[in-house]
Amino acid sequence: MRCRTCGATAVINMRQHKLALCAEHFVAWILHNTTRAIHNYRMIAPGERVLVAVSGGKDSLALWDVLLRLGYHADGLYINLGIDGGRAYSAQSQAKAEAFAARCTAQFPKTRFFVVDLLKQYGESIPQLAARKRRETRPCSLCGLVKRHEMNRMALELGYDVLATGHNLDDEVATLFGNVMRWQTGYLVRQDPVLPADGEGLARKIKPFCRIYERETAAYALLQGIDYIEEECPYAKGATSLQYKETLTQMEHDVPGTKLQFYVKFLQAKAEGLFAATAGLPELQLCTTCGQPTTAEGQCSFCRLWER
Ligand code: Q46
Ligand code: ZN
Ligand code: ZN
Repeated sequence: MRCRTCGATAVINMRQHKLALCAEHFVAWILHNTTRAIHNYRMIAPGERVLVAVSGGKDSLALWDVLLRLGYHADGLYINLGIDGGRAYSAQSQAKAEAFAARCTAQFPKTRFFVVDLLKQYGESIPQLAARKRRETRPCSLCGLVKRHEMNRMALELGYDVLATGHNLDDEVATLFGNVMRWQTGYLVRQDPVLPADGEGLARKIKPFCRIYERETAAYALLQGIDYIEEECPYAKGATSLQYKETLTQMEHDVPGTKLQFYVKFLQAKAEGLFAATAGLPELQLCTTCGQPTTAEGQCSFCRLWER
């Protein structure tokens, strides 16, 4: 297989794009496609500061790398969830994120890296919080809530305009599939590459890799020598989203481009007004404790978590 651009030996063949590329041109292709997504979906305006939520995994570290290479002011945020799972999952992923942050700062000296440690900040890790709330087997909804709150809080406190996450096309398509399977119209309305800020001072949320396949972010990380944690969080095991990913990957294998079509056509349909009738989103008020927007009266669900 030869690179379409220069004819050298290709390192990747993207069947859905009928495109094989060598290492150099594949890296350039990733940079180009991320730029295109950022412009098309109006993710980052000139001069805006971006906070990248990094987990220590390939997608978020690759995204941080790409944004820095593209010249954006992008800093990193790692949230230590205190998850062990017998293999010190959080400690290991933090070490990977820290090592990568050191490399970023060496290359781009203005880059900053922040760590929030839940146990130190709130006195409980995700597993401890889940045990108190009797959700030991599936702490993911709690964890998602806590992560969203902490990302918002940090972006607000540190004055970032934009919060970027490393969700790739496979993640987005699995979420879309799940939302469609349950016809969760409220979630479908809000599933987007860009979510406007929920309130005064809060950051816009963006997913610049939303059209890039997981195997492509993995290839990018590999080619750039990014050392990431390969293991999944121990709680991810058996999650329905992983089953959806398997099913969708089988469909993609049979018909290349299935995932991309499913996602892109969904965004198109939404832009044309599908789901608009259901778009009556609940009104947001400000939490009386932390000031973040919430649909609940009084305290938000995050602040209620820590009330004993
Ligand atoms: S970190 Fe948290 Fe995930 Fe682990 S506990 Fe579930 S939500 S699986 S992305
Ligand atoms: Zn080439
Ligand atoms: Zn609150």
